[in-house]
Amino acid sequence: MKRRTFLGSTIPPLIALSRYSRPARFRHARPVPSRSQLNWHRDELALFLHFGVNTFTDREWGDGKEDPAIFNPAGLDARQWACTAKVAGFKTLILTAKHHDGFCLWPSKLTTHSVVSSPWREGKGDVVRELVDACQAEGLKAGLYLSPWDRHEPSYGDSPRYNDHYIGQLTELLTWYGPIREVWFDGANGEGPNGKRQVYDWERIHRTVRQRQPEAVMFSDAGPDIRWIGNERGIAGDPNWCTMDPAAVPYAGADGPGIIEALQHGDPNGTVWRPGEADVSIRPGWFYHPAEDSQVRSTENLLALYRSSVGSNAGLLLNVPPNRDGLLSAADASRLDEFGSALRDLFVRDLAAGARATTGAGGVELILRNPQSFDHVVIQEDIVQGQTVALHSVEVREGAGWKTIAEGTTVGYKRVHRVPAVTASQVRLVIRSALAPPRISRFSLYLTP
Ligand code: FUL
Repeated sequence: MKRRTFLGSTIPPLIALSRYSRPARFRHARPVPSRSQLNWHRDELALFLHFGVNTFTDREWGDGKEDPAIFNPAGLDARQWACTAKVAGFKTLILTAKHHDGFCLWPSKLTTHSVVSSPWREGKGDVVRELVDACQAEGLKAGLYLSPWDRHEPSYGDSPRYNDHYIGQLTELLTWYGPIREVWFDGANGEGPNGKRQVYDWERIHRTVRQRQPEAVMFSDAGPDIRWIGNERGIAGDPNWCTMDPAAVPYAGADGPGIIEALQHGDPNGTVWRPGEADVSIRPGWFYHPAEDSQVRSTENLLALYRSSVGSNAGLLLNVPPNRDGLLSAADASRLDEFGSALRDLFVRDLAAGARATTGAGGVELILRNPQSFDHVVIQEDIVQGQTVALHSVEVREGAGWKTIAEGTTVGYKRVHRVPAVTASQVRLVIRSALAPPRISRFSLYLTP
């Protein structure tokens, strides 16, 4: 046992005991995050912006026959998106540069089905440029979603021809606008004209991103850097491992038995680091619909989303769709603002700061300076070293014994437990099972104001 004063965020590595020892052939073999993945973990929150012709047709999936003349977001102000996101604590903005309808929000040279053919800014506008500039001005990262499924492009379904077209569009996006930090793909793969099936060239897509934007993380069901969490409700699995068996989800859009479970939970024995991202909308739909103005999630609901995503070792990609003026609607913007303040107020003071911490192979024990009341417990592993905790509990001293107030499986980058408010002067984290000596970097206590 080691004793030391604990300042809330520095806990010495737990001492290895034989029960964590792994066979020699596994030692040092556990996957760890890349630098870009590590930064992605630490960012925690990204804003998703579904915007395009659907915003004007009131649809979720356009059919590709939309007249570009309908696209005219006269008041578009990407600075409003970026400022709102920043104040609420979001670090990245990801825009639908092209959704399934094929309408491009940038002046692609490979099609006229784009902003160029719209009345917006007299055909000289470029939403991607405005997004990137706004992110840069606010110190945020820009990300782009380029739907492989394209219901407008005539070459779609003629696989080699469309693949060239798609790589061409991707290359425009990755070379014209400076750093792009997340490239978001989905596996939607509808039929092409005459019922032809398009076979996407994922290997070439991934290679293109790596070459053009080596710092970017790529998201899809099948990663390769960030995996889909398996639902659009913002709920990570329990357990949720950052490691995965890449064969479990071989390509984006793969479906079949076991796939959703693999996405939800990852795999403790997985050979790649591929953490989950939970994409979820602040409204029922992904695109803006006036009829949903009264159905914006409450702050309480957003806090619950934070716990079930970031607080369950996943990233949160919250969709807030710009409206027909090209702005985040007032209700959505003020909800984001409230969410950001609520998070800040909740996590402003670590009640474990200054506690005396004893660490051992079995966990961390805190002796607080004074009895403290708390209702949130935050635990983090030092994931630079990989993810190891498989089962844990949080306990408070009660008389001569200990009372369990929270139990869970994995921790990973972050685990947030909300517990019924409790007052205690001794609190401990018990690691019941781990794959290797765990390195707990944070064990903090908070009280909802
Ligand atoms: C899915 C799409 O089909 C939805 O329209 C939406 O964009 C969602 C985030 O991804 O694959």
